[in-house]
Amino acid sequence: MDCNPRSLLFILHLLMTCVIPAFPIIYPPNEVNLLDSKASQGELGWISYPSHGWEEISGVDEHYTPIRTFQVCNVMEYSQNNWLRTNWIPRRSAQKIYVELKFTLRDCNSIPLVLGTCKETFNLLYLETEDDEGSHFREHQFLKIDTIAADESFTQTDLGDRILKLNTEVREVGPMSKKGFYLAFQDVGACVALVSVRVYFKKCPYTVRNLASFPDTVPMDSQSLVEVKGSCVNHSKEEEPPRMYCSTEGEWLVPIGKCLCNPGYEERSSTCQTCRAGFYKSTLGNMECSKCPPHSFSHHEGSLHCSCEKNYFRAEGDPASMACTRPPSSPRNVISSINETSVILDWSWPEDSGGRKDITFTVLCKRCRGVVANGNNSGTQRCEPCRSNVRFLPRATGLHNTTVTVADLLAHTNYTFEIEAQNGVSLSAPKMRQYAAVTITTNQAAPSPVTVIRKEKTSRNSVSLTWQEPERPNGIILDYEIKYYEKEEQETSYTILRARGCNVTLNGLKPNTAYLLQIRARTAAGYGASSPSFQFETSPDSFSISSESSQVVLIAISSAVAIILLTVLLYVLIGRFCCRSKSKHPDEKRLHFGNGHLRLPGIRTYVDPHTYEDPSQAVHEFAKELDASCIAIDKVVGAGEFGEVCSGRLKLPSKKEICVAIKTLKGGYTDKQRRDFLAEASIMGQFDHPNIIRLEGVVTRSKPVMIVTEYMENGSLDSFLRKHDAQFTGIQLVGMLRGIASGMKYLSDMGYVHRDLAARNILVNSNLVCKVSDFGLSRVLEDDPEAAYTTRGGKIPIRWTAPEAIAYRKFTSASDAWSYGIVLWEVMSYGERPYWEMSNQDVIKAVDEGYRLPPPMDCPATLYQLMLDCWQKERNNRPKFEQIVSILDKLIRNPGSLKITANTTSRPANLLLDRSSAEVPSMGNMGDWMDAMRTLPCKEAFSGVSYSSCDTLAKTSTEDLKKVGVTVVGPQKKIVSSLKALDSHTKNGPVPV
Ligand code: ACK
Repeated sequence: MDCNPRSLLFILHLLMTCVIPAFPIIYPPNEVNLLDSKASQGELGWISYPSHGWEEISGVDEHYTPIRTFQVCNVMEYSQNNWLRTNWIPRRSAQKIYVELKFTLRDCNSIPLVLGTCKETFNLLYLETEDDEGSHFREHQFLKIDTIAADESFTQTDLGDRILKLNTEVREVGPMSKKGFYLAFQDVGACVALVSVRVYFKKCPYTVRNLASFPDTVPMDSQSLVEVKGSCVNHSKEEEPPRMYCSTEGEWLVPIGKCLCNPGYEERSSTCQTCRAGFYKSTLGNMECSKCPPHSFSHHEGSLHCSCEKNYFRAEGDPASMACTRPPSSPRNVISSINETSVILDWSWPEDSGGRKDITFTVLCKRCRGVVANGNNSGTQRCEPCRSNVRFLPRATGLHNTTVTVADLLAHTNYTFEIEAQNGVSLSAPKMRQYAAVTITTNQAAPSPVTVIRKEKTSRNSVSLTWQEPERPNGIILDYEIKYYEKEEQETSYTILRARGCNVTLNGLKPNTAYLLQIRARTAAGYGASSPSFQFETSPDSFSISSESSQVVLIAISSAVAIILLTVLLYVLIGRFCCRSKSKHPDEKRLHFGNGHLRLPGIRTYVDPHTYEDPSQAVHEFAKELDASCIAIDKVVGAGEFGEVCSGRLKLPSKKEICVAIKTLKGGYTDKQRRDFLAEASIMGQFDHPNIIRLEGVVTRSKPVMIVTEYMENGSLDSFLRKHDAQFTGIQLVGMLRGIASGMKYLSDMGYVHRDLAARNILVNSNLVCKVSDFGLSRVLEDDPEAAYTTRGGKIPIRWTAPEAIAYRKFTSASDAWSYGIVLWEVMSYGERPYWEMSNQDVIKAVDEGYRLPPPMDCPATLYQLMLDCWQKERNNRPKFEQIVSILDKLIRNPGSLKITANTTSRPANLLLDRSSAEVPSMGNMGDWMDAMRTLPCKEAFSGVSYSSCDTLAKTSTEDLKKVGVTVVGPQKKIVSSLKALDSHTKNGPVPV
């Protein structure tokens, strides 16, 4: 092969078509070309020196794109020095330059006859200049970069052909400092074709890492890295400043810090893109947008959170990922249990929690005052928030459990409690809030204790005290009871006073003595608990004598006092001895007091108005004179012994109008009648007890003469019970009986014997409180037994009266206890007449023979036992009223005991009486009992029933009686109850005691 330029061209063409890759070269992104000979379509305009050295030749590449190449092949001649210089190349920011050469170089061996002159290398040189120097070429100024040799000039193919191999060599130049430079190729006698020259520098290319963009960065020439700060992409924020290092090789190293997509944007392809509709992203971060949670939506792109659907809400602390929720439904199944003035409310969890777990309960207390009738039996209640001192246990709001106790309510008051279940969104939806309401009426309750007592003034013999009304009066305070005693005597003897207001002056105290005092308030519900003991001391005796000269006086006074004391002592001892010898009943133990009347130690005593010479003096001592103009009579409610009984109103100046009962003395009365009529007021006026009818006052200075008492809405007990036959619970009946017993205890403590205790003389108010009334027959007990015989009494109520009172007029509290037993029987049989239609004579005889009334139908065994105890023949064996009250209290506390009825059970164990001491005649047979009792008006009809034994007879029902012709309800009841009594007695022992 020859070496002329044409043959070289051929070679070059071959090279182009066979060796150069078929696709355009894509340079690495971190390389920035400063010169690329292949990119030039026209002449490159490089300088060749001498002119017959390097030759610029046009060719085409594999795509037939024209390219420019240079070649030289003066291998035949010696001393070749052919230069090819590029155009001026601006350096730009590069410090280090890379020169990539693609060339072919002929192996000298492949060229015949060139040995000795042929070279296989050429030199690469450069020259830095500040400016383009045009065609000015200074060979000696160039600095050599390297001698370039072909690594493989020719390669043997399998077929034995020799093909030209394209060499690629890359050389680094730098650091450069001038604005530009030239490259030069020095040929010293080689056959070389310079196919392409590319000059480039390296950079770290623009990139986005961790959502921070880093710009194109040209590395330093030295070994050190360039620190580059990144900038957060759109819609993102720096979490930690993003940084990276650009290496000299144009590579990014060590990314530090990062950016996070803003709320409403998520990372997609290294950018922050808006969340799509139906999605949201509420926080900064590179997490994806989330789907809207249940009951929420987002209609727009880029939502930070989803909005709640209608009627659904989000509470303040709710995370955006939480479903929207709603207020819970109302609590269910509210149950209230009332205990006096407190109530326990219980309820069930609401059916719908609203989708939340943070449910709490709030209880709202309203006090509702009555119902305003609006014509058709319905009405509206006027309610107001409860007083702030109502206590909620554990609290009224934020309850986690489904129960609360509400205490310190007012007695006898209507309350409505609204119980609301609340959750975190209840406040957001006031209209959706629901509550369950329960309305209750509190029971009667005694006042709370007086807690604050103050001593105002003390002297030798007296002290003035004031106190504060109890915190919870639970009603109108009628008065206060002040009980005091000498500290040293330890309550063995005490004095009781009553005061209407909150102050009292205690007189007649011993000087220089310590006293203890307790106060308790009283309302219609009775006495409250006593205050804690309050101690006070009277002032010392100021009568102090110090000098020796006064010793004589002191001795004289001491002697005088001693004599007086001795006399008093003797007097008292004699008095006591006399009392003991006269008195048999423990109630009759008294000390002389004041007016010559008697009293138990520490207890006020009843004063018989008949002991007053002038009875009108008694009435004015114990009863308030009312002005008739303050009284308005409404209607007549009954007839009394001396005239009509009316209902009306009493309006005293600066007091509230109250309902009253007015007993009038009919015209044409005698003096004695007037005295007897007013005697009742004189007696009543001395009493002050919730179970004794209260006297408001009398009208004696104008006509008609009137006795005004509190009004008892339900009238007398016997007719009230008959009207409400079988309508009360056992506890209600026992409650009424307890009231009567309590009133009777008070009377017996006062030394008053009623003598006519019967259901007809008990009055009932609207709260079912029973009060003892009718003090017309009563007489004070006389210590002299003779006095009992001579007492005038008019008609004696045989059925209610104890045998000894009938027989020899021994009226005592024990005979009142007998009457109480009859009242007990009346109450338990709902107003049945004791001994039914038996004549008084038959009753006296039967009772004398030991027979007793049988238990009323369904009468609790304990109550029947109490009746029998009251009907003990020996009066000292009868229970005292104090014991009766305590038995009834026990029953009230343990209502289960009322379930055992007298008809089915044996006699209970906790008896007051020792049975062995009772006379217990045997029952005999059925006919005997009926004969003895002679109670059954339908005995004949009854005799038609075949009763072979008490057992079968006892099973007789009212239905059976109807069959034999006893159709009237009263006798039916009597017979059935008598038969049951008989049955119980045959099994447990006989009735008569
Ligand atoms: O059963 P009653 O309605 O109740 O009939 C008698 C009647 O007068 C004759 O005693 C009634 N009564 C007596 N005192 C009062 C009173 N304080 N309040 C209401 N009714 C009374 C009694």
